[in-house]
Amino acid sequence: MVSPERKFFCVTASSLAQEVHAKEPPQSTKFLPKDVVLYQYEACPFCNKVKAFLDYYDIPYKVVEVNPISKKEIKWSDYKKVPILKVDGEQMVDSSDIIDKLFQRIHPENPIPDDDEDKKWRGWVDNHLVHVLSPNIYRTTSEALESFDYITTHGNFSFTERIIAKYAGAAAMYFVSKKLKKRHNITDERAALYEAAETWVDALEGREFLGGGKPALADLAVFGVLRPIRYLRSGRDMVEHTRIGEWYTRTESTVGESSRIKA
Ligand SMILES: N[C@@H](CCC(=O)N[C@@H](CS)C(=O)NCC(=O)O)C(=O)O
Repeated sequence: MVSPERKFFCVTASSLAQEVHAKEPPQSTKFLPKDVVLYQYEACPFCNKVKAFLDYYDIPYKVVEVNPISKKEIKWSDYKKVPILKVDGEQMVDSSDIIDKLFQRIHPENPIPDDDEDKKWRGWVDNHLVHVLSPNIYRTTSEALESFDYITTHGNFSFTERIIAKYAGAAAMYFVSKKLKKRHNITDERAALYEAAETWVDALEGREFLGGGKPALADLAVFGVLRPIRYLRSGRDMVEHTRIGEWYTRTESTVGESSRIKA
């Protein structure tokens, strides 16, 4: 949640961090797109994963917030999910594929190896971590309401949709999240979230980032998907009850301020 507290934190922490953790050089000379547009939902973990990458690499981008009910902003596309990234008119879909493509354009000399540690943990984010999030943010009726308050205030909803979505959405997702729990074999959702956070810290093996002194793509992926829940009850609990906080803060400050172009 973008609370004033967080905004304040981001500004101070990111300016401090620049001295400690250098970011990638702003933009590669080989990849200088003129027009990058991200079609997204503000609270979507996959969209936040792409944003963490764009922010870290200082690639300026515009955001089109998609209305999740009508989806009229992406009617032009055959792909019916978000994120969709348009790079100088070229459509890219699926967060991990988008990141692979952009990475390859930034580092054409460095193909992404097939079986390395980074790839393994990026897979863990897509196949495990994201599935732990929904049962947590809709765990109780009050958490479901808190989440929908965040989603509806930051998303693209009409006035009526906002009111209806907040209450109907929260109620529906409370029940859907119980089904998701079963589907992904989760019995205690908070325990699963804490375990995932601890698993990630163990994977770091004492390094600042999985990438060593600078974030690997997996660091950006874990950070990106956790960002929308960080200031919700579940994210606050996770930071309080696990060792992930230090890494999260370090990554948040290293990713730095958003390179989003405000319309
Ligand atoms: N594998 C895709 C998953 C994308 C995805 O499931 N996006 C959700 C939003 S979080 C979506 O658009 N769902 C369809 C809908 O809202 O109707 C990715 O990594 O980008």
